[in-house]
Amino acid sequence: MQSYGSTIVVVPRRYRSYLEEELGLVETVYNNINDIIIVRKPNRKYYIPIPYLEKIKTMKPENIIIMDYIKPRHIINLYRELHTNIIDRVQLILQIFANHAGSREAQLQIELARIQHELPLIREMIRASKMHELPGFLGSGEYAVDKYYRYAKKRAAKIRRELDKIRKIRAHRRDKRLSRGYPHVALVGYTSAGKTTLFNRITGEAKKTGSEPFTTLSPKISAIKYKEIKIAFIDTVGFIRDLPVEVIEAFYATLEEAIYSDIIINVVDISRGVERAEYEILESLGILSEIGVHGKPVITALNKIDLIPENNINKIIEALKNRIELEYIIPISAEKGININKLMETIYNILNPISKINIYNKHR
Ligand SMILES: Nc1nc2c(ncn2[C@@H]2O[C@H](COP(=O)(O)OP(=O)(O)OP(=O)(O)O)[C@@H](O)[C@H]2O)c(=O)[nH]1
Ligand SMILES: [Mg+2]
Repeated sequence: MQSYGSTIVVVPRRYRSYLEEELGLVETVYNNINDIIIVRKPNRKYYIPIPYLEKIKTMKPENIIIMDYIKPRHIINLYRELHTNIIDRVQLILQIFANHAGSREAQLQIELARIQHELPLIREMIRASKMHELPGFLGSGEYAVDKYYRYAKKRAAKIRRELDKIRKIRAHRRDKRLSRGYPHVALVGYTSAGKTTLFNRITGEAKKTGSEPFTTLSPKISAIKYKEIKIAFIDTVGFIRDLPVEVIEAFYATLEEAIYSDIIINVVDISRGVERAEYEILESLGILSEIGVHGKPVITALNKIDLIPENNINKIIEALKNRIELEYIIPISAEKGININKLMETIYNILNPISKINIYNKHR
């Protein structure tokens, strides 16, 4: 965990019921939250309503995190009043991504998303400094900002080219895998649902897991043999509520692997209640259909049942079944290894006819 000094978090009212989740995102980067402000009606000029703004001035925080989409002019106006770091929800999410990015691809995607998010702000800065509204904003004169703007655009184009190359290589590897004929199972779901824990449990890998959001930032693949079938498992990047558009593009690319898989396992943390699980299941299915996954078998793995009293598990599953229609539901504990065999058998039974076609047609 990192600390960047005193921090005030500003949350729009619509996130009030998810306050804990939103603060969880903030706390992965800023662990020194001094105050939380809930905004009912954003101010047109500053986003933050004037009475709060006056209060913040006396507190002199080092960071103000605004968990909403804010306009470049809000950032500029706030900076002029407060002279402190103003970070919006997108920037925060990109910071979390950056802190976790291991692969070259993930790093490039984040840099690209950052540039795309910054460009409108830089344009607004250029406009404001040309109107002499912003002498020496962030210590840079008009010329420096102009120069940075041109650099950023060039850099973005270069990153796009490099990402294209990386994706082609991955697509090539994927084609090879597919032509060898073994089936693929993709693990998808919300961040911290336990996808990597399940992936490790099934494949014997030791990939990093953790309670903070976005522990996994690029797809991981590992194949095992189950009975006579070789099966490749793919661990993917987790979803979060209201994933910003700037991040979606980068994020969807890593989900490409799911499009080409034979089965999807939607991993859901069931320990936080039926309502939340339902929301996350539906959101995940929505994202999958947006990226073009249609008509594939989806296994819903209700994870972390070790955290639920045993006599409650069936009740919870029934409640969930009454709310949504799901093809395969399997309660599991990835961490404690509960019901993993059942999950594997289900995968096997779905794959068996598919793998037979692949194996017998391609190799005999
Ligand atoms: N009690 C309990 N905890 C679990 C279980 N599975 C995972 N966890 C914990 O949940 C947290 C998140 O697990 P991960 O496997 O990293 O989750 P993920 O879905 O890969 O998360 P991202 O990579 O961030 O999308 C970790 O602290 C795990 O130890 C489980 O079955 N029971
Ligand atoms: Mg993970």
